[in-house]
Amino acid sequence: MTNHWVDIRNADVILVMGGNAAEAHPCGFKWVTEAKAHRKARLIVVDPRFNRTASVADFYAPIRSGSDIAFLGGVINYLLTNDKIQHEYVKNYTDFPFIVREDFAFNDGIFSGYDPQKHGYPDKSSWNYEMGEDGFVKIDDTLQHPRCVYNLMKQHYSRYTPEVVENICGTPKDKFLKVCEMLASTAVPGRAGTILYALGWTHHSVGSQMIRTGAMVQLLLGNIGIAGGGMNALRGHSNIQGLTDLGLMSNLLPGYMTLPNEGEQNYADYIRKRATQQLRPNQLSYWQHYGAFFVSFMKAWWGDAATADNNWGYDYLPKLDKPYDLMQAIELMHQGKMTGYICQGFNVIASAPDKRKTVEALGKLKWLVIMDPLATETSEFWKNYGEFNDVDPSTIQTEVFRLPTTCFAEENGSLVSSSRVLQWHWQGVEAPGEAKSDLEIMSGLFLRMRAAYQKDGGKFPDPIVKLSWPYANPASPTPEELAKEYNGKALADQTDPKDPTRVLVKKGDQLSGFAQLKDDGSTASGCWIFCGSWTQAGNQMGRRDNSDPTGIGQTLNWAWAWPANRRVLYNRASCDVSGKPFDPTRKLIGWNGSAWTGPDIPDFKADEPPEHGMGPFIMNPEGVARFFARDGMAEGPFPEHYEPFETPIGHNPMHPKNPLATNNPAARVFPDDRKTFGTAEAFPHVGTTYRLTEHFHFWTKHAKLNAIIQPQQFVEIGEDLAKEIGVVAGDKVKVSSNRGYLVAVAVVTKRIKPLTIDGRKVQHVGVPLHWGFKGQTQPGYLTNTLTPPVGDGNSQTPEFKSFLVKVEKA
Ligand SMILES: Nc1nc2c(c(=O)[nH]1)N[C@H]1C(S)=C(S)[C@@H](COP(=O)(O)OP(=O)(O)OC[C@H]3O[C@@H](n4cnc5c(=O)[nH]c(N)nc54)[C@H](O)[C@@H]3O)O[C@H]1N2
Ligand SMILES: Nc1nc2c(c(=O)[nH]1)N[C@H]1C(S)=C(S)[C@@H](COP(=O)(O)OP(=O)(O)OC[C@H]3O[C@@H](n4cnc5c(=O)[nH]c(N)nc54)[C@H](O)[C@@H]3O)O[C@H]1N2
Ligand SMILES: [Mo]
Repeated sequence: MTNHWVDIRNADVILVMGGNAAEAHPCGFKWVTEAKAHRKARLIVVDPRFNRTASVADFYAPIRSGSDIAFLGGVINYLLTNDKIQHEYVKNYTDFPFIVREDFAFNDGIFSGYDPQKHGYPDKSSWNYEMGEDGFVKIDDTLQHPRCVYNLMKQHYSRYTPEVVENICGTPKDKFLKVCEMLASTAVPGRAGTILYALGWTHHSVGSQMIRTGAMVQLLLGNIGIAGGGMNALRGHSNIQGLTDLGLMSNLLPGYMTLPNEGEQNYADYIRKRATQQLRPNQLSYWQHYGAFFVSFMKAWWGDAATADNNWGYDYLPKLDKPYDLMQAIELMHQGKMTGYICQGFNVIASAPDKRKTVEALGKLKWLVIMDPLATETSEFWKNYGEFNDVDPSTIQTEVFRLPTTCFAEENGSLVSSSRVLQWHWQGVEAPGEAKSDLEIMSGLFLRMRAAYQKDGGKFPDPIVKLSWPYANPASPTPEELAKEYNGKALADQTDPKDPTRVLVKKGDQLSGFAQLKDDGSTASGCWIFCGSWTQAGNQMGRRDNSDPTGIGQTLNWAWAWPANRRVLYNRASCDVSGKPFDPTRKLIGWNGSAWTGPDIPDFKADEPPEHGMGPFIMNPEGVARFFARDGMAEGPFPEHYEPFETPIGHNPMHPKNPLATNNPAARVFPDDRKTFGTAEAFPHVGTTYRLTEHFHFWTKHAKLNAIIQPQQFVEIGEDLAKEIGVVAGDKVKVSSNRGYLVAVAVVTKRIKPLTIDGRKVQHVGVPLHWGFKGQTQPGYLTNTLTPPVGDGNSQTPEFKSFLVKVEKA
């Protein structure tokens, strides 16, 4: 979240789109209720289903799954055409006036630099600004230049008229326009709007671009950086925010640093590319400190073995030849190119797309290690469970090891919430039986591996044998020791640059913030954004003072938020150029003549006078927010509508004559998987998968109470479809895709209606994802029997939310 849970109550308009917060985030959803009660906030829900969030909304609009870019592109067009934008904000805080290179182009759905063989854009050089002689980007403050971002964007989205939106999304024009009007009411400085989203946006082959389009709407409205505003990703598992923060993605390092790729053998080049220099005069470009974050991280991992002479151990880091995300891992296993797999807190045959492929892939491994408190479907993927897991164990040689672990209530530790708040928790009970904590198991594996490398050598043992392991009990590091390491400490006395005799941080002391990190090896920090969470004053994550002096939900002494205990990101943008809050009743910070002060920690240099013109988006080298994604995105600088890989209409109405632009031209799809895709002729209905409050994924079905309240697998279909296929509530239906099928009880509902898409009637089928063949509920089919193995081009997240099925009476 750019903002935080409590801050939702400061909103005047709340759009829940691509998520079902009342169902999947029922505790956090109370802040929506508070906003409705105390501010008369209006809640809008845009969803293929009239879901639990919709049932308490002020306005609901239906949408076809997978078509949100068309909808939001239409909103952008509406805001620009009807002049419903926060002028002062976009003029000063976005790239509106920036001039784009002459060779940038967009032709019938494809941007410049495309290579159809590579299924992507290997050359993104034209997606950039035009640079001046002075080394800065050229701008046109009058916004007249035909290639300034404002004009390019206006032209791009002019095609997304209300009629086009209705045709692609199936949202009736009057409902679409009503949503536009409600959102547009927040374009004025005195009103705030927030967007809450989750998997209804991420689980698509164009998921990242859906989110970007939402963010563009928020920027036009001046809703980023203000109280009651923001782009708020309601995250999943209780600590999934911590997972990405700590870099547990195959291409990341802690604190959103990135692993080098195989072309980056040279350390200086690696740093130079990431330590971005300002693109406009007097911008902070905070990533310029990348070297300090990186060297401190390397010191945390390799201690004394990381020296200036060996580039702080740069050679110890793997260099990626490709991303090693989940879909890649399964593909490699499937090709027989992987020997073993450690599955830690992960039920992969239940959660990955195309279960058939996943089971085949696991069956080609030599060994599989399961670390889990429960016996999951994955731990028994090799066992025959009849129709639910129809495998022949005699054909599977994989050796499976099950290591029982503790769970969060059985240990101390911290969880990072969607609000970026790191909150400490304390052990409640002792672990049962032979369970060991994940820390103990991983340490045990590490110590044995290190001993093996110490004994046998091997090609390159240094990264393992030189790893720093400074824990009191090496076989069982404590969560406290790790938390302190993530925060970081001084490895030498840190002195005042103006007065070298003055010691600011003594050698061995905990650091108090990431501004103290150095690139000379004199500081260590395992995760720079967590620096400040466990200082010399103690564990900041354990703080429990919920006082809120100004009454706007800024409880700075409750736990600790990254970065720097700041609660609202980009909060400089809540003030005008002179430093006055746009809305004094919802002040976060303001310039008092000599400093930025207020109920939040300034996301800015605290003493930077407004007249210097430093922009609020300090992580971007241009200092402003980007409508034009000049680098980074896989499929282009402006989001464009592409159809889901399994499209119910077979073509892209935006580009009917260009088959290259039917689906995302830069999506993650392995060549062999294309043959698993089905067509609308054979599978005419749109399937979408989702959660129920009563279960958490695939493991609460092991708990009797949850199994009692939600005992049996079902799917939801609308009354119209039920009539078409001759089914009444309670009948069993068979739902098939080109990859497999499931049989479940039909819930026939008024909450799902057919939509008219490009002249055709399209029916949605809702498939809750919780069932399987282990646990206390009645056995069921894994939902991912149905889903296609295709992912977003940026995040590689699979397209779980839009695929083709056929529903028939069983
Ligand atoms: N009780 C419970 N709570 C949970 C979980 C759980 O298993 N059980 N899981 C947690 C996890 S890990 C996560 S990631 C979150 C997920 O939280 P959510 O994303 O809110 O959960 P979902 O139920 O998967 O789907 C959300 C909604 O997206 C809609 N949708 C589908 N396709 C589209 C589309 O193309 N456009 C739009 N606008 N909407 C679409 C669906 O109809 C559904 O209402 O929930 C977390 N909370
Ligand atoms: N079709 C479809 N597929 C989906 C989704 C969807 O919406 N539709 N959603 C996707 C999403 S967002 C997610 S997050 C995934 C979820 O997929 P998974 O993460 O695979 O699902 P969980 O059942 O939450 O599995 C977590 C496992 O961790 C174990 N566990 C709990 N605590 C601990 C612990 O402290 N240590 C260890 N080692 N194990 C522990 C639990 O017992 C459980 O077996 O599913 C994805 N798959
Ligand atoms: Mo999730």
